[in-house]
Amino acid sequence: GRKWTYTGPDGELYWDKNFPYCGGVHQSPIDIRSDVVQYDASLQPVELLYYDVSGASMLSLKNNGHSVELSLPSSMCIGGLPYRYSAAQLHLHWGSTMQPWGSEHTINGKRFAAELHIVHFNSDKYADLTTAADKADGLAVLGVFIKVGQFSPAFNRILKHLSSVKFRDQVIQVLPFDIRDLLPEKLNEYYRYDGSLTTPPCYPSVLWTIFRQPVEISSEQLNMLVSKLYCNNFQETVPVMMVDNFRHTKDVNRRRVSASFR
Ligand code: BO1
Ligand code: ZN
Repeated sequence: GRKWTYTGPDGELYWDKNFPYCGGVHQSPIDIRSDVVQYDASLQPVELLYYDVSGASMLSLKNNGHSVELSLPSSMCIGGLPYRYSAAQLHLHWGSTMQPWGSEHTINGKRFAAELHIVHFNSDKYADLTTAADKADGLAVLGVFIKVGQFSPAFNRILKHLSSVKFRDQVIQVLPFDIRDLLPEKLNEYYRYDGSLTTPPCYPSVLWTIFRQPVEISSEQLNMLVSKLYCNNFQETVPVMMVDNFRHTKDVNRRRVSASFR
């Protein structure tokens, strides 16, 4: 793949030059406007199946140059959607300050400090994430807003390892844990819409579920995210901090944005 960044000549304004889908009309993220969303009584609570992977083998935590990504076993899946979707990885988007600045989706223009994405592929139809990624019904991502508050022991299972994956392509093995502990309590209150990968190649293949309730991490934990990682590899001389790795919101256009709650 060609190189892309969040700022500068390869930044998001120019992604569509090399990745034409990034210029599409059903892109993500979006600003979710509570006065425009439509209540849909048919939306079921999201079922988290086999999300407790604490008995499974070690998980790979990788700096991929754009985010920090935790690999997930495909036994882990979600129900309550039109297909069964198996997990592939989770990762985060964040800002450069301790302010509410770093989430990709916004609610009525309000941005949160960070956002968790748990990426799943349609395992009823496709064998893996790569095969599913460019198919219209290929992916389902769960999005969770993160704000500053209480210390989170669950997020610390990831954050405590950031110093070991400071540079691009570094990978370490981490102990598996119960991924449900990263999610909010209310799994029955969410927004749903059709969108895309928020990074190149921006395939319009994602059924998005954005939980209404944010989760909390402490300011010390957010500071770890904002200060410990680099986008480049350790041999490059000018270090580029991994901050503000979020895409700005895209127009909703003719899409319906539904809510599972009134
Ligand atoms: S996100 O959740 O919309 N931010 C998102 C963005 C990109 C990907 C997954 C979720 N996945 C990418 C992989 C690439 C792969 C590409 C197409 O999908 O990170 O490694 O090449 O398959
Ligand atoms: Zn993401």
